[in-house]
Amino acid sequence: EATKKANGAPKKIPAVANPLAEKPLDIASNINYHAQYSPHFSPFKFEPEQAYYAAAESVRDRLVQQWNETYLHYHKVDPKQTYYLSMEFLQGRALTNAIGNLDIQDAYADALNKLGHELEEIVEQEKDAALGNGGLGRLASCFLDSMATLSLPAWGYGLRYRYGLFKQRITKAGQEETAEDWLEKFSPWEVVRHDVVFPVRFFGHVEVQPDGSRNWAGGEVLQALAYDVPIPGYKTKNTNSLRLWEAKAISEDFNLFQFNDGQYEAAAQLHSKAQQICDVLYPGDATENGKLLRLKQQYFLCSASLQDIIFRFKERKDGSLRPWSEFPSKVAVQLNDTHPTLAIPELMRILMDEEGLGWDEAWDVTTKTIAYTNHTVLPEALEKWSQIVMSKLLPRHMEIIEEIDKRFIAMIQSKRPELESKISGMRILDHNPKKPVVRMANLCVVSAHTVNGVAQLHSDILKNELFADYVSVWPTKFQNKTNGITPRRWLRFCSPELSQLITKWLKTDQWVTNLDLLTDLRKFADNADLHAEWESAKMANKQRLARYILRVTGVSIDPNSLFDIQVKRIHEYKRQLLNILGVVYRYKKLKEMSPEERKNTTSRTIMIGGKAFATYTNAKRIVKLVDDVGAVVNSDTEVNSYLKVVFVPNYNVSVAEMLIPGSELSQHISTAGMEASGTSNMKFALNGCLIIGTLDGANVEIREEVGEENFFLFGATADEVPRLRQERENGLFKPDARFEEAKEFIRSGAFGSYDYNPLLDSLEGNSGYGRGDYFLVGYDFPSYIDAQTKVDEAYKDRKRWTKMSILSTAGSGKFSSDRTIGQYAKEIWNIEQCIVP
Ligand code: 4GP
Repeated sequence: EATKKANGAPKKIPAVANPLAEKPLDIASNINYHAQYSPHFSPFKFEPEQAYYAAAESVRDRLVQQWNETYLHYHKVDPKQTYYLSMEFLQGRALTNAIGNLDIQDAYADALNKLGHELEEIVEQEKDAALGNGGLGRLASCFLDSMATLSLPAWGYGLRYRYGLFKQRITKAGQEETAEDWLEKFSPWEVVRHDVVFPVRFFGHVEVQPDGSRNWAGGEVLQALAYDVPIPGYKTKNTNSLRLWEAKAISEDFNLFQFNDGQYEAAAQLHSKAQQICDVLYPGDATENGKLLRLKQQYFLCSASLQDIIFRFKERKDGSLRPWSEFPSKVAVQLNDTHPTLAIPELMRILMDEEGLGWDEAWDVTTKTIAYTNHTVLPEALEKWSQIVMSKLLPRHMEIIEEIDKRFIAMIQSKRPELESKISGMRILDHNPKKPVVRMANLCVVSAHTVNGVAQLHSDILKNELFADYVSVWPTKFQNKTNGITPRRWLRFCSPELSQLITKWLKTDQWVTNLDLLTDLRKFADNADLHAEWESAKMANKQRLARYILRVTGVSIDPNSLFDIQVKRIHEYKRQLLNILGVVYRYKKLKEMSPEERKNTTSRTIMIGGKAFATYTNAKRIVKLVDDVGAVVNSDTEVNSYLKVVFVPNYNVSVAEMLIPGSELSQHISTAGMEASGTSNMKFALNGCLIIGTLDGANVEIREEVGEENFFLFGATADEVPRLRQERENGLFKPDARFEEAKEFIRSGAFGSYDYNPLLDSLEGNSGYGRGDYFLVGYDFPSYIDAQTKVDEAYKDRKRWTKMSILSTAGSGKFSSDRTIGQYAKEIWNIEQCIVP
């Protein structure tokens, strides 16, 4: 019974807060307690927003208890621990995940009900923590969930950006970006640790001591302050930490004299410099200033995290000295791509300059501690930092990098003289006189004990192409760790209907932590009862999605049509352009049909979503094109019951949680060899959504697992791509008439007056990256259209489609991040479970 009074203040619930309350009434009193005694709003308000903050704080109480116990337990047992360093964590919302992992979802729903609120509405109040761009950031967050669920001692380290990934609005002009202010009010999920503060230096110079040792001094010194976010595991007490650093100036650096003299900006100069570091995720790096800021961010993360790791290494042995050779048996550091590469020279610096180790000893410790994951082979994403900037900002690190480079060359020359001609490409420093740079990926490969790719095909490309020259030097250094996704967020919580019926048919909910159990669904793939339940669960999700689309775009879509989705960052290699050209072609054909013919087609709703990097012009043109095509098609009454096209704005984690459960077909159509893995493909497949895709990244493995007959394959393979590009350059490509027709239709102005020629021109000509159809849209177009025709046919046969959908879920067990993290733990980190009793 609702106890909310007219003025919104909850009544009758005793204000007794028991942080470990189990029963709805006690939980309600706990929420009520927070509404009253942890006030953030005026006392007379208890609207959904206030209820959200109070509920979140009451959940946090419980987490804090487990969290402290976890910390103390790890301290006592002193296990080897992993630290996952990442410039990005795309956490999304936390409330549903927390109460789900703690298994108190129903009790919270009841408790909120007693306070006059609906859980569903309350969780919508939370802002996404979008401290990442895309795949690599979301992967890091899935990994955190699995580490905790597997009761592994493993923490994440990142930065506490004030503004996360921008908010996207779609207007007549296309994409517009505004700041994503996730901390506008505050986040109830973070705890500031005022006692965890480390100094971080920039600039300055290197001093040589009389004994020859070197020491970095001068420059600017800022402070890194820790904010911890609890990471609960599913049905385990283990609650790990995501530690996010914030930059602060030292108080004494506030110049009171200057301030009183009216020089306000000068007085607070260091304060504002400190603030800039954590202001935004991935600041634009087109300018020199932008580059410097990005490098500062990277170093800030690495330095603070390593100081903290070393502090803990010492602390766990009660401060008494233990040999440094023990460090790699207590600490594993994983670099999430090259962004935290500076952890390598930073660990060397601390060990040598602060702890007094010699080079060899420090190198031994460093290389046994650090491992590196590569997430992309795109040349523009392989980081290279100017040696000049690096020497200025981090003079001591530059010396150390030079020494690593020198020793690497000497090693190759003495041990592998036959590789002499390869050295210039393998070494870390590129002394190109125009632009001398440090090649971060090379630094990682030379220094890390293990290098891994994120899907089998990608790992093979690393070994055979990108890092091929190193393989003969270190044959065992390279591994594959196929990505995974957490089944908690990506099925159990985002699709309760489907989850319930899976549990019912498998007669267990153990699949939530042992996803391989899903294979048992295969036994019922033809069962008519399961089919009926499956279709009704999918339909419920489609209806929910349709309501969402109507709310955010104003477009009404038909839940009986085929829901076809492509969501990911907008990038030419991901080929949203191929998708929309296919849509244009479909539209044109529908227009040419008679009304009778149309009735035989499969009605489709095509949804495309994703953010384009603010300065990536072609990506923004693609967004505009999708939106323009949608405007024309959706208002064309002749065909709009057969085709709708929607650009879904502001794609993020919580939008994904809405879209994926309601999907039936999803597109993973990158140029083969270019998508390292993809992880949304796994989320869609797990939710019984079929894939139309190329043989790229993890698609290859998904197809193996779900069965070829349940995957709509098309396109060139990775090993054909170089030859096809070459043929194109030689003027040998003969475009399919359908491809020409689609482009011509857009050029004719059918979708408005915006000038799409530059975009379409990128598909013409013979040469150049980003021109001459480098991404092979034209080559793959005909097989793509043919595969889409097969989709249309398959969808007409409901029984067949539902069976394929069930088999897709049944075959997704491999793609649990629990499996991935289990492999990292065993094969790279050498860490074990440390279960909190
Ligand atoms: C992404 C890759 O593009 C994607 O294929 C992969 O699934 C994901 O990493 C996780 O491994 N890369 C990035 C990036 O997000 O910033 O390079």
